[in-house]
Amino acid sequence: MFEGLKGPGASQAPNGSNLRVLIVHARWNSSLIKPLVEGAKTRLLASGVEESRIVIQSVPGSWELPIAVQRLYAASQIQAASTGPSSGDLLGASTTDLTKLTAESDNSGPFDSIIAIGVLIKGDTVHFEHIAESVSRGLMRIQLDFGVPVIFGLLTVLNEEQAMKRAGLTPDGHNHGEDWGDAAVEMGSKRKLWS
Ligand code: DLZ
Repeated sequence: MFEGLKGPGASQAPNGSNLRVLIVHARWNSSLIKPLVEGAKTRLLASGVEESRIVIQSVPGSWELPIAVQRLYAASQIQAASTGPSSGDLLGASTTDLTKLTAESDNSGPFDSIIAIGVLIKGDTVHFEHIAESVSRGLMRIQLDFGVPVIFGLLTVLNEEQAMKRAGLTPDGHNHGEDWGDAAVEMGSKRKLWS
């Protein structure tokens, strides 16, 4: 059952064919973000998530991840409820927001799982600590408030080399985005079971 010291081991839910997944990523450190997003998306597709049911949105930096995740999830809930006349406004979001934001995607149902991706590289000031702490707490709050898995794709590293390794850009590296994709499928599936 337990394989190796590090990493989640084999996915317990390899079939994502019934899932709808949101990826929100920061644009800061984009050369590192790109492979991480691609790694996550590759694993989603490999697990059977349909491309039309993967929505990818970006924000300027990691600081903006929680608000984007919160608004996009709320909008997807409204979209799902909007088939009847009683659909309302949830926390201020409107169905139009989601239609505009995800025009090319299959809008059926709220997201089953969300991956928030950012790369925070420590600088000379305490700026890094403030962002890392706030974003972590914000993402945790959203997943518990909404009851939707928010996969923690925030790399908090001391330097660019560490980030490159975790983005799979060094010979001894491993793309953590792939693990996040697997975690999104497993948690999205389990959430359905636990509902
Ligand atoms: C300002 C800033 C800095 C210094 N470093 C990073 C970083 O390493 N990674 C990241 O995702 N974003 C960084 N940002 C931008 C902030 O997250 C945010 O976008 C701005 O402060 C605007 O709110």
